[in-house]
Amino acid sequence: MIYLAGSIAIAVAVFAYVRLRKPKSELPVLHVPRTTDAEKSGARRLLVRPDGSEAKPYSDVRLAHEGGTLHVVLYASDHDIVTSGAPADGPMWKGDDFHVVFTRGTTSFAFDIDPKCTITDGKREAQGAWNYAWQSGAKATCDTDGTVDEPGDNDEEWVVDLDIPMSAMDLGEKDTVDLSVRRCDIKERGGKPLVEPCPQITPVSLTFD
Ligand SMILES: [Ca+2]
Ligand SMILES: [Ca+2]
Repeated sequence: MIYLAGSIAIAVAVFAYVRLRKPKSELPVLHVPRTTDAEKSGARRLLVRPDGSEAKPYSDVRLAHEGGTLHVVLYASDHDIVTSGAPADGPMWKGDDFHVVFTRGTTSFAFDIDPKCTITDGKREAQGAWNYAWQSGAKATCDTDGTVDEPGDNDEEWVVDLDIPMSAMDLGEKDTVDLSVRRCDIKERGGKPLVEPCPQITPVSLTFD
């Protein structure tokens, strides 16, 4: 009887250990605060070079959530702001572009946003092809210092305020989701990025406060 009780206790302990050990993500956790003001009070991550040093030109991302909306602020310092000229769901990456990817399990959701707030959103399973017919319902407002698509003058920066309905990603406040953000700085439409690989954040796993 004692032997049986001991075996059960060990089995329970192993089960609990395995449950605790089963990570939702291997990535560092980033707590996303509950507020609508992501710019002032959001969780911030810098985009960096492969060695971890701050990217030049500077870029960052700030995150907050409130009422089922994920607020994402993307900041880009940029000497010459260039767009792809493509319509929504087109190849934004032919111009200056933020590439934001959320991953839950095997499903990923991508948002490419240009300095004029044109959004290409797509969804894919594992490493399959992106389905750009997927619509997130995300809305964005943009602010640029300088002139877009006018070479020769000295632009300064562009900022995107992106609001994503969390339900579009089947994401609740108790869930976690992995995030990666990359920004490519382009000198001329269709040209190569000025810096390769394009700076990005160290990927994180988001939890919602
Ligand atoms: Ca640029
Ligand atoms: Ca789409």
